[in-house]
Amino acid sequence: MSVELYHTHHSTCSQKVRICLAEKNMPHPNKDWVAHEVDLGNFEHLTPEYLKINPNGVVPAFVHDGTVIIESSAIVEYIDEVFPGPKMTPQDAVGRAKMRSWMRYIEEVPTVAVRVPSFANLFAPMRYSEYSDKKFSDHAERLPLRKRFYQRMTKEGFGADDVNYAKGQIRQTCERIDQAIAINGGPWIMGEQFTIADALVAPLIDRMEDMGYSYIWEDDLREMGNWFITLKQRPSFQATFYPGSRISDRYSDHFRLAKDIEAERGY
Ligand SMILES: N[C@@H](CCC(=O)N[C@@H](CS)C(=O)NCC(=O)O)C(=O)O
Repeated sequence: MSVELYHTHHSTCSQKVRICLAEKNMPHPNKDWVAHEVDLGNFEHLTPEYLKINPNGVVPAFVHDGTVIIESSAIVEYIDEVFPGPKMTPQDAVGRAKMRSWMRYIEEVPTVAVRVPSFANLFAPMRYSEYSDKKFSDHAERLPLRKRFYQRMTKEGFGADDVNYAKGQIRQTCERIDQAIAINGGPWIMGEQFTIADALVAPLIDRMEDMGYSYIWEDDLREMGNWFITLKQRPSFQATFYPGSRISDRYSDHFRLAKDIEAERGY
């Protein structure tokens, strides 16, 4: 049996899959699964070789016995179905439908939102500020999925409107987690069972905390705050967030906390 993951240490979408592999007792890269590190900073995700594996030009990509599976949500459902270990999907149809509603919401709202401050505060200034307009627009043209995202962003990154909207989306996500746990008694989003919903949203909240945005939830969302504390103690979470897997650590030379950036930019 061969299990391979094309991933990037600090990529939230890769972390979603690493958490699920760890839940299935496969926590160790290059021991339990073959790790292919894709360097996003060097645009390895856009090479012809990688595009043959994932034509969307994004990480992760999962390869099981030679079969390629892309899209983190599809990958984690596959992992849960195929590998032994604790089930991360409810047994009953209603539970499965509710978990999948969470999965769609996580893809549509917080996954998209987290990209905005990530690019505004770090990736755009670090990677593109020295680019000419032409070089930046040529780069955007190369992207199979994200041309529009990059064109809207510009090489300067996003402005206050987009960042504030994204923060509102994250606040909504945190409120929904808080309410779900208040209703079902926790400790997880679906209740007693740790599910794919927890695994998919965890890296997004972790990224927001890493960037210095935990003020969005920490003053008043007690259930959600406790969920996050409990999550961070889980072995699968600790296996996923090894040194170098957070942007504050990976890019410590360029990284700046949200409060400093917001003070400087006046929002
Ligand atoms: N829907 C895809 C999205 C994957 C994705 O956006 N990956 C990011 C890293 S988290 C990426 O590869 N970005 C490349 C880029 O920004 O150019 C999935 O969930 O697998």
